[in-house]
Amino acid sequence: MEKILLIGGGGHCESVIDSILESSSFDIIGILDTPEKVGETIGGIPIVGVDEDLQGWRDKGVQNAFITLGSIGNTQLRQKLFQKAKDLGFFFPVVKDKTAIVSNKININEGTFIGKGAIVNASVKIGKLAIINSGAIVEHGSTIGDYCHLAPGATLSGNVSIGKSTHIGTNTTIIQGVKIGEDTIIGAGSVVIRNIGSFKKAYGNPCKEATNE
Ligand code: JB2
Repeated sequence: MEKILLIGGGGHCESVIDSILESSSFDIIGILDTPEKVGETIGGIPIVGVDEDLQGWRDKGVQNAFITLGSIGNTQLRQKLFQKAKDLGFFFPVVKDKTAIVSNKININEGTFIGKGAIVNASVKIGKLAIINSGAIVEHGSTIGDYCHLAPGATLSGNVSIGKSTHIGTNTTIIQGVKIGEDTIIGAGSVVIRNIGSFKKAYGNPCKEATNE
């Protein structure tokens, strides 16, 4: 079994570990986190070092890595850690929980996670390093940009488009054909029936852009 190194050892990491172990897809050799967390164990996997150790693990022949630090809104750290490991030659697989229902007719990119019970239907495009979290539904023809996070239970009807680094809050519903820009945050439980621009915060039913933030 190929070895994989995980980067970021919090709650999201625990979810990803569970998915990897249950599908026996990789041999997880350890987690990199901040110095004060070295020696702790997450989901049975030890935190073995810090980001500066990436080169050392690469030199030891570890080829795969996964960013297990999550995001709510700000994806900068995830992007930075990804680029650092990528520059050292690490390969980023897709991690898909065995309970996810995912069409074979999709296009999905490196480092993306699909969590428990998520459904992804035909002709969907998902960028790199996205998080399609537990129970999220992505209907046919939708496009999810790089670094996006669809939080648990988010539902995208057909042909929805989400720009890069955008966060769709828990249990948000987006009707068919809606376009949401990049680096935008949609608050939990929103019902999105019209397009929302880039670099916005928006929430509510019907979902509206916040004006004073
Ligand atoms: O520079 C870093 C760094 N900074 C913080 N490098 C590495 N390798 N790790 C870093 N961390 C670590 O990320 C923290 O020490 C901590 O262990 C972890 C973040 O854990 P936390 O549980 O706070 O959040 P998360 O990123 O696992 O999960 C967020 O995103 C998920 C998708 C949460 O908000 C969850 O609720 C959400 N489901």
